[in-house]
Amino acid sequence: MKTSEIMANLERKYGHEKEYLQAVREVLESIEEVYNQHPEFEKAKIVERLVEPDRIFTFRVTWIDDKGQVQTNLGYRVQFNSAIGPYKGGLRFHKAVTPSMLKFLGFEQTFKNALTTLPMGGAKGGSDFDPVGKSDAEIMRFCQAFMLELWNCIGPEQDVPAGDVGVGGREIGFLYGMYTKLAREYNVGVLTGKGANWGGSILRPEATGFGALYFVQHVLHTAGKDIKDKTVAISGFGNVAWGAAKKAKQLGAKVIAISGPDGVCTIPNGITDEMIDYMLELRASNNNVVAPMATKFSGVEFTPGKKAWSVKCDIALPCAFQNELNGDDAKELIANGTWCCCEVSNMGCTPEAIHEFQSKGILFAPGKAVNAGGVATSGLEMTQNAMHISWSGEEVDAKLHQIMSSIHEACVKYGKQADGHIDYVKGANIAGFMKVANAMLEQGII
Ligand code: 2IT
Repeated sequence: MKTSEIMANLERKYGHEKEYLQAVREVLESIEEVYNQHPEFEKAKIVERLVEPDRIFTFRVTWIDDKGQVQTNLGYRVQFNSAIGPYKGGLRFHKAVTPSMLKFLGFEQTFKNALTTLPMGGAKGGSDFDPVGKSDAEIMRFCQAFMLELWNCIGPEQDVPAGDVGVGGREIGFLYGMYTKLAREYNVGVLTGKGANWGGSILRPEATGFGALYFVQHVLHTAGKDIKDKTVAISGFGNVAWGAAKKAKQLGAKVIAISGPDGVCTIPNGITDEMIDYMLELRASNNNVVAPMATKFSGVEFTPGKKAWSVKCDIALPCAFQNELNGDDAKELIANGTWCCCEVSNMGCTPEAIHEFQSKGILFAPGKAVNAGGVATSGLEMTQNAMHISWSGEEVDAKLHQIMSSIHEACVKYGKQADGHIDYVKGANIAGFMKVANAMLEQGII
């Protein structure tokens, strides 16, 4: 396998799908050497098969807004790979959603899910529906219309969607309500991220952020460092950023910046519990702005148009969107003394930023390892649903700890370089790939 040849072929076919090509290139560059040590992979054309999703559903979603106007959006589900388990992955509602975005996310999800140690294949879905400025009633009507088409493509042993950007507990509730009505059965195993009193995991809202910080702790310990008293800059104020801020504070770090599309809030004395709780209100307001944090709390200063990466910090945690931290941001961070960056968002850093970090010896770990605690906890939710039991928060947290530790171990196993340093990008990609590729090999040419 030659990355350049496969990429040239994909670029011919999908030249406009930049994010998808970016995600594939990173994985192929990581695995090329290992792949070529396994002639059986080449013979079964594993890579050529793995880069194409199994199937993509595209559907029209028509709904009526609060003014009585008819609105039409597009809905998608990309079922990427089911070699190691049923399709599993989130739904993203965001105005910029395209098939390319969902293909990159489904591709990443396949490797991430393989890393979790749990049996889940990869998928992603969503819509170009823009939740910004929408009322709860509009969100409900959109979710219902979306499920009207999706319900036939999903099931506990088939495909299990969850939340992602723009889809949280509220949306999962509306989606499930419509699902159960259409399917005429109470089948909670069909979605994860449900409410804790109707089949959801009590720790799912926190899980992505908590898992990310457990991973950061492993990265730091392995490098002989400690998170206590370190300053942390976070982008975003959704579920993921919220969980990350909460756990960072619990572990003794100081969260000194939170950003949104409108700018950055700096908090020189560190985020408080009240501010962390307020992040949930910001998310639920559907306004997609972080500025109100500075109006509500003293000790918070808002700077419009700036990213979290302009703030001097030890550790940078992108928690919002893909490619939200670029090469120039990386340079600015490094110039300000940042020595660790862990992606919590999927593909949060551009290839230029990753290159910048790695070439300057900055500790860097990719989203598919760092944020895998979210989907891992979804996997635990699926297990609870299948067994008709529910675990306590402590039980789930202990399992999450164990899983993040296993993921870190896998990254070290496959990413340790001759000079002893750990390339987490390589480690995560090779570990995820080996599991999926071997399963595909054993299941024949399909
Ligand atoms: O990117 C992700 O891993 C998610 N959005 C969560 C997926 C899941 O199925 O919980």
